[in-house]
Amino acid sequence: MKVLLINPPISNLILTNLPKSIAQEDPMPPLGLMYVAAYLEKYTNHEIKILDCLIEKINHEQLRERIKQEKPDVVGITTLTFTLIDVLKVAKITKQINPNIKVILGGPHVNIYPQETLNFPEIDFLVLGEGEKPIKDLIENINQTENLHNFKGIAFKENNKIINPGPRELIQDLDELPFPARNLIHNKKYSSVLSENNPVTTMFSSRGCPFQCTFCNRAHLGKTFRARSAKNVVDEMEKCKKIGIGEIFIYDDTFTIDRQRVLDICSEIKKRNLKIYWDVRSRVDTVNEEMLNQMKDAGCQRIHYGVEAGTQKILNVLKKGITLEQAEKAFELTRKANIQTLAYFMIGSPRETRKDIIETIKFAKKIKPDFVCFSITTPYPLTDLYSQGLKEKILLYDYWQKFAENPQPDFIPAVWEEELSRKELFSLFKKAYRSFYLRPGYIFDKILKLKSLSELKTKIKAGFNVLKI
Ligand code: B12
Ligand code: SF4
Repeated sequence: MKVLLINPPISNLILTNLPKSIAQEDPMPPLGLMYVAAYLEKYTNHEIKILDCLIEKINHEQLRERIKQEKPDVVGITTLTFTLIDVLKVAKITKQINPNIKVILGGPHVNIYPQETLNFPEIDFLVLGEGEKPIKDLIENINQTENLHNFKGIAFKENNKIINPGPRELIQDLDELPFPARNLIHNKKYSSVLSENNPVTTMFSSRGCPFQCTFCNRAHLGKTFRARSAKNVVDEMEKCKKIGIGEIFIYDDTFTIDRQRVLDICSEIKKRNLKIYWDVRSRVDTVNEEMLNQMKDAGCQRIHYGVEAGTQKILNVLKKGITLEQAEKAFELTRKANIQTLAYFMIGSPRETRKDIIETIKFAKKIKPDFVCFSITTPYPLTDLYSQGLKEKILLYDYWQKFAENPQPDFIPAVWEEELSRKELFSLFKKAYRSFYLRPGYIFDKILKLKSLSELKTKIKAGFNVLKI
């Protein structure tokens, strides 16, 4: 059987209240599809291909031709709520080419709205939760749906009824998974403005996040932290190095939860004398000086921290579980370790006044990150923030569910208009970006740190993006 896994073209991305110049990030390898593909390659004899339409710059009509050429028996598509319209378009094109091609969806969205998704006539199956094991069972039984009743993690339609047994148990030993199928993508094409060591790739060294931030939903990978061993992580890094990758973006929700594991990864990298650059996402309450120094020595270039707010009041409202002092300390220590920092902040959270937002902008400058990313607080589906908004009538109706049932391209997600209007929030948002990036001190510091002409060009482009906000 021929299985074609597709990262869809994006012409109808629902923007999360970020301006286009900021929201359109460099495409990164579709890790979810690569994990699924690797598992199928290892445990079945089917022919597996990945088509990343974002990096290949393939639009829907070009994709139609590619699907005709490839003649797959099965098409699998990764689905975010924000990419739903494009996903459904790909499913429709597939069925127009040949209604016998089976269409399978996986990814965050299908876990939130399984029923709504299966109601679309073009969708045959959903893979829920972690996709590796269920996809194998599904592909092997795809023409005998009666057998599928035996497996959790696979939802489908039968005689106009939806069969949804829920996701499978989370994979406890992540070391047992084969590495993502980098053999099926064009690794050299992926690059990032953040990196001076392109091409880049992405990696997950752990799955699941145990924290309770009200704005965040992680239903698809669970809330239990599960980590790969240091040896297994560094084996994958070594493989990346061998195929010419310059930097690895480790996309774990919080890389630094288990300090000993971080230290073990760093010493394993050094023991093997592996010269590889990498960056991570972390929380300010999980790092310390020793860890940061070890990380720097082992090639860590950058840490992305979710700070979210510059007032303790809002951090508490968001149940972020950190203090302003911890944030200040983490940025100071990270700077001292000579690792770049990127701070994420949200503007317009519940109870947040204009005065609080001005405090957040001041705090962003005070902790001196190399980069900041402000966004306007947007309640995502199935988050506590979204339920709170509906309960408090800040959000007027369950608009995400309506979107999941009948997605329309002109859909604009609501913002939290409790203290300030949408217009006021956007104006403060603009102020935040400009007052951070267009400070003479900041610009001068960045000029001093420039290492090459290409870096200068990248920084000028980034500067223009800020001006466009
Ligand atoms: C890395 C990342 C990005 C990166 C890179 C994306 C990429 N190509 O990897 C960047 C920064 C570009 C990005 C952008 C955006 N992202 Co993002 N991103 C993530 C993040 C942190 C990790 C994704 C990942 O690699 N996971 C690891 C793999 C192993 O997990 P997975 O993808 O879920 O796949 C597994 C299963 O879901 C399933 N599966 C997935 N797809 C398929 C397909 C098939 C056929 C099958 C069988 C199974 C299957 O099997 C996989 C293996 O177990 C997640 C949060 C998270 N922890 O997952 C958010 C997340 C996916 N992003 C999110 C959002 C909102 C966005 C943006 C819309 C934000 C924006 N800019 O406005 C954009 C949209 C970009 C786009 N065009 O798709 C949301 C989606 C929420 C939702 N309800 O859909 C998430 C969940 C974060 C959150 N806020 O909760 N993102
Ligand atoms: S925002 Fe980060 S720390 Fe908070 S729950 Fe989500 S992944 Fe975990």
